[in-house]
Amino acid sequence: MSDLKNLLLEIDGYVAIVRLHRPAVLNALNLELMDELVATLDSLDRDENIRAIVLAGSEKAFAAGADIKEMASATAVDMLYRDQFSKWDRIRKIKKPIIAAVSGFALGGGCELMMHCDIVIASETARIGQPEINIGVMPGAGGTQRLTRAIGKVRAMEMVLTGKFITAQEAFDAGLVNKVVPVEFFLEEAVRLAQEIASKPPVAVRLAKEAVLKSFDTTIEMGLEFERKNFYLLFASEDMKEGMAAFVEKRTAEWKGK
Ligand code: DAK
Repeated sequence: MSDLKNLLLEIDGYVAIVRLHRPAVLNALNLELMDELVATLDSLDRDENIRAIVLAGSEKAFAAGADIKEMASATAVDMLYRDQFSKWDRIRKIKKPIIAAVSGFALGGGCELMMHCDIVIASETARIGQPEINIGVMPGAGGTQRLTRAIGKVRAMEMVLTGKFITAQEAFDAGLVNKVVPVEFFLEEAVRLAQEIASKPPVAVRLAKEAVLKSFDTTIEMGLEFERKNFYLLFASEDMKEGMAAFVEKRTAEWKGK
């Protein structure tokens, strides 16, 4: 991961901070950036020393969408062979919690990338939208599905059909972001939250994330079954024994991630 061209990577204890870095084009998501992002997230997901990931852009832009200049001359067959969807699917399958730190523009693929994350901290300057309609296409990385589930049909429909941006406060009111903070704190707050989650028992965090995500593609009955299995599974972890013993003995638990 040392030769990243479009990302900045920093490790802070158990937290990895991945920053999209194509400042000249507002972090437009070209193929090279997406390759680096997927490889980096995959590698962090396998790294035992990392327990949570923060995904950020700059103050000016989280990401202004897929790189329009790169897509402009593509044919349907080019898009088919690029098979970008498989890359986005890999992001969807990352097991560790990902906290998005969003400031400035989060548009199109940028908004979709934000919605791939588990928790979103937004700066007051965030502007979020699915403006693909203005360039003759439509959301392609889950925007019509995730946005609708997050904020409801009528609001998603308005955003997708008009391409208009919403403010951080509107996104908060609609349930699309967790918290809005002054711009100077957006990254700090996301890292603070990531550190907090990283201080929890990793196996429980992993299975809990998995169970929450399961609710998106299953019935309530199947979801409850799935939750129950994960709950039982945690009784096989050393951390569960440690957590309950520490509670009873009135001491701080020490997590092994086992
Ligand atoms: N792509 C390429 N370059 C971009 C860009 C983008 N999405 N957004 C901005 N830039 C570039 C601009 O061209 C400009 O470059 P230069 O002209 O200086 O060379 C530079 O960034 C600064 O932008 P502006 O000069 O336009 O800055 P402003 O502050 O005036 O305006 C803006 C900021 C964000 C409102 C504006 O740049 C803008 O409207 N950008 C485009 C936003 C947009 O339409 N985004 C949606 C793109 S379509 C897929 C998965 C996902 C997708 C597709 C497929 N698969 C899995 C197959 C997603 C599609 C999209 O996201």
